[in-house]
Amino acid sequence: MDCENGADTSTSKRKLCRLVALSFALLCILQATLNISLRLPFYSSDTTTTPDCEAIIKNLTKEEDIKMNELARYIQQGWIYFKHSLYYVSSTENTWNDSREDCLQRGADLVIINSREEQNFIREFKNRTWIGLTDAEKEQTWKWVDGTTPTISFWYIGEPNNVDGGEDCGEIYFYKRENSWNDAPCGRKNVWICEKNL
Ligand code: MMA
Ligand code: CA
Repeated sequence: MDCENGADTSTSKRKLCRLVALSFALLCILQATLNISLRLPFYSSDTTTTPDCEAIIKNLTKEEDIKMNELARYIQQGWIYFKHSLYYVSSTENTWNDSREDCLQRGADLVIINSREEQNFIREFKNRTWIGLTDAEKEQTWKWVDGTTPTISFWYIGEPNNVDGGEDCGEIYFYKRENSWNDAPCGRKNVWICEKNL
């Protein structure tokens, strides 16, 4: 692939070319990981039509190489890639604060939902999962963990209802519905979902 030369090479073409190369590189790394974990030998590039992985990996810039390795490491650790973010679904349950602390220690934070696609991706994982939404600072003023106000919200009908005055943390509860958010007591133990933006 010739990404750098050519008289008609416009910026957007170069960007597209770079994107294709990066996608190949990610595939290469995943294939290498699979080959190693399945103990398969590498296919030699002159006998198959698979992209020349070695050449692509060699041609990555230092920065891209670091990014690729980071991404591969996250995916190996069970993170899931969806639309420019990585998501981690916990296998244990914890309070909202301890869940958030776990995400922070993983270089991420509790999930922030800012599109319908993301909402529908997130709600399917498990029932009763903490999301990065709280009104602990000011009652009825819901904020994401990054301090922003939700631009789009998916409360279940009748929610948030602050039962007994003690529900300041957001969870996915009625997961069969698109509108699945509930406010719950922050001390409740739930599964949680971390998000790391790329
Ligand atoms: C529970 C609790 C609340 C929720 C209601 C909905 C009884 O309280 O989960 O947060 O709003 O159920 O019925
Ligand atoms: Ca509630």
